[in-house]
Amino acid sequence: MCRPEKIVIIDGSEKQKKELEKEAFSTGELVRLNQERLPGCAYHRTAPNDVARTENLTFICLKKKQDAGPTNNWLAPRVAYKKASRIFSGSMKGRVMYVIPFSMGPTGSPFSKVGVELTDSIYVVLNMLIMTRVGKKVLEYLGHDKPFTKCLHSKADLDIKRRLILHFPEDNTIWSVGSGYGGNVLLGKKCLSLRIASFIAKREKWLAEHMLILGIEKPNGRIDYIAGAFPSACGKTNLAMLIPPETLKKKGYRIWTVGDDIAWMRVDSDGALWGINPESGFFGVLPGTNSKTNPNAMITLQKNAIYTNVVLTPEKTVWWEGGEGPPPAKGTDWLGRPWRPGMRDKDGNLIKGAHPNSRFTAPISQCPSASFRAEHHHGVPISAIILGGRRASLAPLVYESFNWQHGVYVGATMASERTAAQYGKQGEVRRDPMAMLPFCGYNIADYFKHWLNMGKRMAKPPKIFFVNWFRKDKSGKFIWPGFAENVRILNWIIERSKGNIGATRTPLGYIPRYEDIDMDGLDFSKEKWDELFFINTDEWKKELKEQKKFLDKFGKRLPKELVEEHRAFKKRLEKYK
Ligand code: GTP
Ligand code: SPV
Ligand code: MN
Repeated sequence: MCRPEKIVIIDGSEKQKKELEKEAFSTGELVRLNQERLPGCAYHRTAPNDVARTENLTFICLKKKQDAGPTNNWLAPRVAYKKASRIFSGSMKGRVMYVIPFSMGPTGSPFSKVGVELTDSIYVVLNMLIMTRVGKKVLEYLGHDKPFTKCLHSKADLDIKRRLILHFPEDNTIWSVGSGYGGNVLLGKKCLSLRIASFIAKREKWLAEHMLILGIEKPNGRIDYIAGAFPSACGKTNLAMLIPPETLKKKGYRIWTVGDDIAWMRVDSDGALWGINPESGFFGVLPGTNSKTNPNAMITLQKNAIYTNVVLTPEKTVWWEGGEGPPPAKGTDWLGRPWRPGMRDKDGNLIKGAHPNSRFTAPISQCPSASFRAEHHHGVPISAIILGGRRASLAPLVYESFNWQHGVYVGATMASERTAAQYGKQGEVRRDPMAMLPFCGYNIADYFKHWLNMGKRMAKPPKIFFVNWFRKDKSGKFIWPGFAENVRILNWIIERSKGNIGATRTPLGYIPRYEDIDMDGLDFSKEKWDELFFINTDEWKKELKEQKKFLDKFGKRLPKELVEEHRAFKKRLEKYK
């Protein structure tokens, strides 16, 4: 169908990788960066209309429309295949088709899933080499009879009108055409590890989630693991790589990074929830990343990294807004235009040099906080689950749900302000259940049911918490300093999970007492703390109505447990003064 001129199988070798880089440097697909300052690094610009996931062009193609549910775009498989075939037809003429055998999760682990991606993009190949385990070992494991996800990608002509990201869960197949950007084309990531995997996970009774996994080490050396779901560009990478503030670091607190975007979790023979990160690299947001906000990320991306859609300097280094040090005197912006700091467009707005969703790709193994268990076939035991989002008002810094069922309600109704990670109006509040709205490969009401059932399968399910680092004061400033300081809250979450400390009961759930948080080294007053936890009952009553409106979309398919939870929440709010 694609009619490539040549087919090359990716074997995962360093030699082949070097050849592909050379080829991409010669055509301009990639720019070789300053090898003294950024060894092994390359630079890439996507097409101007191709800078974030295009959710409106992403489809779940199950046979029955109801099975995709009201929050997914749907096309009948037959129609979808036909529509895309027309675009794929001859799309690789004169190009090379690369065949990438890859494993999500350590190759051969009972947890892992294999995919094979066909693509006409060297950028995709080089990213996949970082993000997944690629090559001969995977082919050997696959043998002749094991199942794998069939992934087809072509840039075609990068025309947004001829762009489709199609998922066929019933066929274990993904077709992506007309894009060259991250989540649209690195098919092991959102497409396989979330949309297809969530469908498989329901059948096989496990969880595929848009979650980070981190370990928090206490002064006594014990490490507990937390999984956390925040919508895109809401702080997973930053939290996963956190370095505790000096005072806590001295006491012996430490964070270990298992993953920053995706978690696969299953109930083990001990009745506990265990998780792995199926990826082997980070595809992280750059703007705002510097050695103050995320020093571990800054070290991780110094070598063997791919930079996408940032400023290229004359010395062949890179820069982005909120990055390290002052901007270069001049450079080339993410659109490939000459750029100087302070430049304004015709409406007087500052022109950004880097796209707000510009990203780096780098191996997890280069991260100083990489967990020594990242390659462990068994994963890590999950002690707590946190859910979060961006809410400028309303949601407190943290609260603990009353039990698993209530936690699932909190997850099902959570909302966040839209970020640059997806097309659409920025800042608008949208429901994003479990941060999975764009990633659930089937009817999300059935996914809620699956979560409820998973709780019943565990002898001792992890406690579920909600966090909001983004509450603002009247002048529009974040109240909580966030970033490294968040470890103080993680610590409370672990203490609560172990049943070691008390808390204050509110209609939302349990909230921490000021005196239970280790504030050593942080000047944060009780007044500000109370502002962070103020529950505006009028606003929450409005929120309750919005939640109901959202849940009503699912009609009969909505699990009755969530209707119960809604009623109970309403009652608690009415009684609260
Ligand atoms: P995806 O890769 O899109 O799934 O996103 P992510 O959840 O990994 O987001 P990331 O960690 O890259 O954070 C994105 C933005 O949130 C950056 O601009 C950060 O500066 C900002 N951010 C992260 N943590 C905090 C925090 O604790 N407080 C505040 N105010 N901002 C934060
Ligand atoms: C996200 O948008 O949640 C990402 C980036 O992690 S992408 O892989 O492009 O979807
Ligand atoms: Mn993500």
